Amino acid sequence: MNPLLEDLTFRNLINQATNLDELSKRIDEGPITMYIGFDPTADSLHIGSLLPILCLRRFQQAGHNVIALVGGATGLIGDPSGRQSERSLNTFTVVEGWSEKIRGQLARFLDFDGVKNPAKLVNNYDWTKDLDVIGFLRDIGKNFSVNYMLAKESVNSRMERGISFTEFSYMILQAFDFWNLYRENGCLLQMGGSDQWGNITAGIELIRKLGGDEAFGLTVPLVTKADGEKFGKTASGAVWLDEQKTSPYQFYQFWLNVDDRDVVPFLKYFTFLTKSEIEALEREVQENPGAREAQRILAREVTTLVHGPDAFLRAQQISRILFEGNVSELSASEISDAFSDVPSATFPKDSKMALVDVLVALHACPSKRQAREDIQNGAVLVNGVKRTEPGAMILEEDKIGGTTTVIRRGKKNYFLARFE
Ligand code: 383
Repeated sequence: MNPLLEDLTFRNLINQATNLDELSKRIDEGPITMYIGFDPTADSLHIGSLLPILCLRRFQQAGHNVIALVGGATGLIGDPSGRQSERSLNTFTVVEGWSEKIRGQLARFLDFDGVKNPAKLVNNYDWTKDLDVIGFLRDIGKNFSVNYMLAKESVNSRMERGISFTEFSYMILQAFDFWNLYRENGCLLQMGGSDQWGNITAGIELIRKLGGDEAFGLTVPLVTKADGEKFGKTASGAVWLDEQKTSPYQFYQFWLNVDDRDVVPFLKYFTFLTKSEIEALEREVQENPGAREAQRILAREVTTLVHGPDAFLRAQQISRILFEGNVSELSASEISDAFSDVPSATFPKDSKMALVDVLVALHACPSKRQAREDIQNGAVLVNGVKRTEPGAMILEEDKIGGTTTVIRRGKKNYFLARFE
């Protein structure tokens, strides 16, 4: 098999494929053009899209021509694939705004400057907006039998609950994209997640019916976790690629906390480490389970890919500072970020508070008496420093950035006092 497909196979990235042997031959013959589409259904992509995005990059690095498609048109319709109920429509303005954001995010992963195979970013709104209903139904619609469309999982699974004609038609639009990119750019291959199989094969069908050559489809698997929970969701919600929605620190921590059973599959999926580097880490996980060396490398690689080397270094540094307890080395916003999940309470900006009262207000201690006892026992730390005087006050210099004090009770119970 061709080295690129062999690498994808090693990484378990091939879920379903139409004609892998023939595709392998085409790839051997020279650069091909392939594409993956992303719909603007939110103002950011999340890590669910990372696997396909990195596939674009893998193909580009192997010398192929890649096209990232933003679904400015399809985002106005709503893909029924993998969804149990009808989506609500978003306005043109909203979808347009989201398209721009997603375009910017996709661009970070691709190389547009190379002379050999610069990446392309396209928006399907450009070739869909001028379609007229009569032309569309006659020229495109005539190539799809309703029977064929009903048999697709995305439609079939909605027969009970219902599906609008709008969402029912979605696959035709995606198929039309593939045909367009085939015709205009010689695009031979569409990839996507396993939920996209039906839409991808609809496109291959359309290209064939309209007299084109054989086109190909390849899907990557749905990412699963050993504990059976959904991949990419944390207690505080989805893991986004936008640093305003999920900070680089939280992103880094997400990968650092991956289960030992998942870390090797994820190194294969989400990094560009070589087979031998990954196999070495696999031995490391077996010999030193719990040491988390593989997780550290995974977190380093993915955070650097998504947020860049500086953001990775800072995320790593914040983690180290927190581990060592030297919170005063962080800025107020880094503290809010790192402690976004801990209990907090807000006090008036210039208030002079006794530590016991702060402990009670934070519900760190059930009573003042208990708070005093905990302080005397050395169980209370203010910004990482023990306070043992029962009458201790929160001083101006304890307010990091003038606003934030980190309180710890016992080994790892953290609280934030904010002065605003
Ligand atoms: C639109 C027009 C095309 C080709 C594809 C599309 C988008 C596609 C879709 N994809 C998902 C999305 O955008 O809805 N119909 O949220 C997700 N993708 C990728 C991958 C995935 C899929 O963006 O499995 C996860 O990320 O394919 O759910 O001409």
